[in-house]
Amino acid sequence: MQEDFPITIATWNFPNASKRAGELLAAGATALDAVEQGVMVEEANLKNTTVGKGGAPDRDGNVTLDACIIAPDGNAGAVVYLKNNTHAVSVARKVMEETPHVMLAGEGADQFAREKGFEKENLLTPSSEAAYNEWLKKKEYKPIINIENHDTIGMLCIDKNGDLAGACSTSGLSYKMNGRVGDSPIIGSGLFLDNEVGGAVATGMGEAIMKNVSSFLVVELMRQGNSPQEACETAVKRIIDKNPNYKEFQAAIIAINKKGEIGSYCIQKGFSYVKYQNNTNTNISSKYYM
Ligand code: SD4
Repeated sequence: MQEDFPITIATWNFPNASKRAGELLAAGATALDAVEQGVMVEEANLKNTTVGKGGAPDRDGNVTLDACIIAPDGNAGAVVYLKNNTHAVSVARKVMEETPHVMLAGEGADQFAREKGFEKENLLTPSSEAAYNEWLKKKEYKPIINIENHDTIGMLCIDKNGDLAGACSTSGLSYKMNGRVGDSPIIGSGLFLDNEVGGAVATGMGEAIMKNVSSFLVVELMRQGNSPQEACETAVKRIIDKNPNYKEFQAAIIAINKKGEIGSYCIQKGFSYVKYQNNTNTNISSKYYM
């Protein structure tokens, strides 16, 4: 069945982000503008310790952000290890639109952001610094993921014209190794879409998601005729099959097809996603394996 457009879906329960995107879409914004603006809400949310400013630092105290964005025409941009700007998604969009490249990393991403007029910011907030100092007492390197409902934001928007765009933004695993990059900015892993088919975005243990190129897999399964739900289940089960330790981490994927049908699946109980449609936000618990 064809759903009413526009539709926004996003990982976890980020109602302000989905509302912002949904309201822009209702006013006629493109999916690309809506997805960027929606994700920016969470990047600026200081209480979210896994996205943007206020994100947890790595184990050496650096806050480093990863993000990507994909436009309906398949164009894509990404930044990894971005250190001095809250809105990684906007820098990723500039990479997409104003360079011949897809991804910029570290110092190069930083230099590019300055050149494009993004002012240098300090992403470590007093409370994330305090939490880091607490962590330093034990320095336990044990990335526990998705235990609480504050996490990576991945968003997919279908606009009034039926066009699809997506974005994903994160500070990655808390107290990760310096230099570690997860799935979120990797086209095909953390996010993928094909405007003829649909889109998918992932959250959870980036290493497992990257090794299985999970978002690309979901879109290709939908291309072959699977529903978004079937596609998400197959992709998460692939991760489970390849990881004997799957009980120790979370991986979750949400997907939408061109009709606006939605699916989601994850390993462990506790993951939800938010949908904004017809002026209403709904938080929906995902089906899960365990
Ligand atoms: C990462 N996938 O960096 C991200 C983290 C995440 O829920 O999604 N956490 O591995």
